[in-house]
Amino acid sequence: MVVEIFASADTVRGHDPDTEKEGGDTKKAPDTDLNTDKGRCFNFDSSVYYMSNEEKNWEESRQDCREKGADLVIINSKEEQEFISKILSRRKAWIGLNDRDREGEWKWVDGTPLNTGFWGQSEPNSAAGEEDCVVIHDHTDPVWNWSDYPCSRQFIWICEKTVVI
Ligand SMILES: [Ca+2]
Ligand SMILES: [Ca+2]
Repeated sequence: MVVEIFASADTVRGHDPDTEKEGGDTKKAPDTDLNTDKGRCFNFDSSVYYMSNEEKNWEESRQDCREKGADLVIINSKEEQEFISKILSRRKAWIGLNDRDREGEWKWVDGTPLNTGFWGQSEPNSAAGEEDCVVIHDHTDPVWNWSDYPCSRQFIWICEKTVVI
C-alpha cells in the first residue's frame, strides 16, 4: 500500500517523532521507485503515482486508490499523458475518467468535465456496447491512446496523489 510506502520513505529520510504526532505527512515528498510486489510508485511534477500489478475492474481499482488516500489518475496535460504512457510497458491501465452518469459526457473522478482527451483512433466507440470507463495504453501511440472499455473489465490501474510542497 502507498501508505506503507510513504511510511518507508519517511524512515529513509530519518524519523521525526514530532511530525509524526501531528499526523501531517502531506508535506513529505516520497522517493521515486519505491517498489512493492503489488505495484510501483513514480514521481512526476508534483504528483506521486502508483501503478498496480494486479488487475481489477474500474470501481475496485478506484476503491484501491481511495484506500491509499489517492484516486485514479487525472491527466491534466500532454506531458502527464506522455509520462504515464511511458511507464505502462505495453499494458492497459484504468484512468479516472468515465461517462457512467450520462453517455458521452466524460468526467474525471474529481467531478471536472474532460477538456482535452487523448483518445486513440476511432475512440471512444462503445465497441462492446456499453463502454463507460477509460484505459490508457501505449501500444498504439505514445500520446493518442485512450480507449473506452466496459467498466467491468479487469486491468491494472494508476492512482495519483498530488504532493503538497
Ligand atoms: Ca494529474
Ligand atoms: Ca472503445
